[in-house]
Amino acid sequence: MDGAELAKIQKVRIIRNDQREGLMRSRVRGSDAATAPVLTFLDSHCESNQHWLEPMLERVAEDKTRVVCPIIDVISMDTFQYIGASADLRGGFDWNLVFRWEYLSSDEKRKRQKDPTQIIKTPMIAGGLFMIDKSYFDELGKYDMAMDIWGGENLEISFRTWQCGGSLEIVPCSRVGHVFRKQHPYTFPGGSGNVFARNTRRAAEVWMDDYKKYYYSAVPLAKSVNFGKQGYKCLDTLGHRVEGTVGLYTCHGTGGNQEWSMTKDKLIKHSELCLTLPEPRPGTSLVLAPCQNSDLQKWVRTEGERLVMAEGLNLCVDSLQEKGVGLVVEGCDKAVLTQRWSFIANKS
Ligand SMILES: [Mn+2]
Repeated sequence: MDGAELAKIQKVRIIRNDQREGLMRSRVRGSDAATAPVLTFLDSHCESNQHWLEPMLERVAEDKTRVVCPIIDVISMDTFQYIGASADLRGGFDWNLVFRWEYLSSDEKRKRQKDPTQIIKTPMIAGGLFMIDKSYFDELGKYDMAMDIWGGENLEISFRTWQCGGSLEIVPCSRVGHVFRKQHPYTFPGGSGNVFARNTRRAAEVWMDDYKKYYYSAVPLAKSVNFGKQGYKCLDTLGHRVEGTVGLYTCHGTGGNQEWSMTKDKLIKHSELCLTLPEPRPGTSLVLAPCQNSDLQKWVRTEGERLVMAEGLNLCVDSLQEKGVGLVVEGCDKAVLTQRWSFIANKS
């Protein structure tokens, strides 16, 4: 396995997802596991040039709100030949919100001729290669975790950065080669067009305010792409009663089997029944039982309120085996995506 080979390299640690998560959730997982103060994201099909790291590190060390990229040189997909790219480009987009390179103005080019080491301010990053201060990445809220596979996330992180007071720049003294491919060597569940449109629509809805109308007029089909909470699943009794397990079902927002409340006594209640842990052991399925205020019915939210932990036990609600045995508890680990929960306030 490639991963096993890579793991032999000093300082390399391989983290493998249990299921396909896509670029955004995978990078966030890597980021959460990282211990260094600065994160560098590189696509797998990159080859860094000499002294590529230092010029970017300097910019971030001076000001942690800078999100910086190298100049992305081209590695030929056919011959692996390394071809230097122009330094007179920056990132941009059309109203269809597809990333594109754009030429610097002649004014900016003149300035760069005097000093070719000058950084290039850019409104957008290509997304595959960049460096960001880890605490700043956390502060910004990382990526949109509900985006799938790939696409649109570079636009989203760019909007996020400069609308939250940061800046984006290309550091011309840093060069990294990247294999630009003609097509994706993998499939997109739901079709690449739909995934891209959904991700992009999420970015537009969050960051563009009134300007999103230009996107919708450039891409009218985007209006019919499902971009919201319907992708999420909610805690559901699945119609089970006392001693029955609980599982997940597409969120419908109309209460019923998905109506739960967390009480001051730390109970998670559905009507008169409580979410109950029959035994304090990992792998145990949760069941519905009459509320008795027992210790195995008490839950606390932890790790930024994302985990739901059995009080006093290092056991958290986990949905990984939901399809087989319903929700279970497992050893708490905030990096495990199937242990992450959000509480959505009831509309009524
Ligand atoms: Mn790439």
